[in-house]
Amino acid sequence: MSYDSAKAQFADWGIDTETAIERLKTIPISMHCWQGDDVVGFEQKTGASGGGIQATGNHPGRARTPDELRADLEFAYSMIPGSHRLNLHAMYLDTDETPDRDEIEYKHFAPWVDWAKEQGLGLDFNPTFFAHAKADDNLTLSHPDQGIRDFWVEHGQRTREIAARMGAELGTICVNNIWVPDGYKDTPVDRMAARRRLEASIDQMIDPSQDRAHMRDAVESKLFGIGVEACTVGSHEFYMGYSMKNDTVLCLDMGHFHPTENVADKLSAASLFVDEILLHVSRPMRWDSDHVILQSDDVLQIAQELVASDLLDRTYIGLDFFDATISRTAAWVIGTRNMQKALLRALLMPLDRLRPAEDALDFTERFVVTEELKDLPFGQVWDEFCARMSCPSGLHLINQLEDYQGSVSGR
Ligand code: RNT
Ligand code: ZN
Repeated sequence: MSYDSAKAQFADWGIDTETAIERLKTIPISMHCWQGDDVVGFEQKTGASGGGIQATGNHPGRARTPDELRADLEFAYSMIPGSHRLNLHAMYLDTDETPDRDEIEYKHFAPWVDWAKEQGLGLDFNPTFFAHAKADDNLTLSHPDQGIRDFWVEHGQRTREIAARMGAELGTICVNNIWVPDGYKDTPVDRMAARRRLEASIDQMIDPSQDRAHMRDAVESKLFGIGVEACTVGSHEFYMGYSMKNDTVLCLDMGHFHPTENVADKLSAASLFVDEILLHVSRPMRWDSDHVILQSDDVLQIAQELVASDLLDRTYIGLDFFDATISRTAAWVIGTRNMQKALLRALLMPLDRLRPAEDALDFTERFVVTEELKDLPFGQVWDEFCARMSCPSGLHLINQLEDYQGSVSGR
């Protein structure tokens, strides 16, 4: 079947595939650097990532240097239609110097910015509050020791300055996302004290108030992590309140809630009270396992909410998964394309028909239409989008993914 007949079929349902394709072209996805090297980073040290984050697997080809990571990224972006962003963590500095976390400066990341300019990519940034001796207790910004808190506040302040400069250099807003591993393995007696310390530290870290021209502060909650099963200091309620009170972006990671909670449902509710949301689109399997995202119902529902609730212009779409049992570049490419496919499907919904049905309480119509819709030739529209953006799909994509993996497997 050709694109033209697919287009006609969608048109029968009152859906304009051209409008959907044009809209999809404008939606950037922030691809996370850490899928490329199993969350190891480029600080000249050895050790596990810590903080309850777990990449498993030993597939050949892990990027060991910034140059290898950039080469992998260039390949991945060439397989992903559209222009996108890179989400960098502070532990991915590119320098011969060995600054501690409280000593990092813009110059340590300047090669990334030069490269991003050359590639036409935007950058997002993250302070790294894990994989460090001063985070070994799984307490950082909420640590009872003032000296440790000060160290991490300094780190966070520096990342904000670096993020603001990145945003200014690239002419796009750089989101600086704060996630700390802080929590307790067993039931604490003074949750309140820990939360007061976390609040005070973040207040200090994001003061003076943010430079909204070039960067945003985001805060990311979590339910639990390995080693902090009893209490996570930065819980959802904590950061939902924090972001509302302090006008920061709220980050929702799909792996950071009870497994049966629907993160898509949170978007409209949270958006009434915070201006902007950052998503970490992920696939928790039984726990926050960070599997590569699929075209699964929960991802489709997120995309539908972004479209139907008109949230695309105030949501930053980031990805957060890492799988070291498969080709890391293939994971990036398929995961990112899956997010785009979900968005395309959402953009191809006949909302003009579904909304009135729902308002008229005609749930049968809503049910029948949404199910029948699944049989429309979506794949043809996706292929057309890829072709227009000079990206392969189907078997051509698979061949290129395999060839590239073959070329790096000797690392
Ligand atoms: C951890 C959080 C966080 C990290 C990255 C590496 O549970 O999801 O976003 O995955 O910062
Ligand atoms: Zn996350």
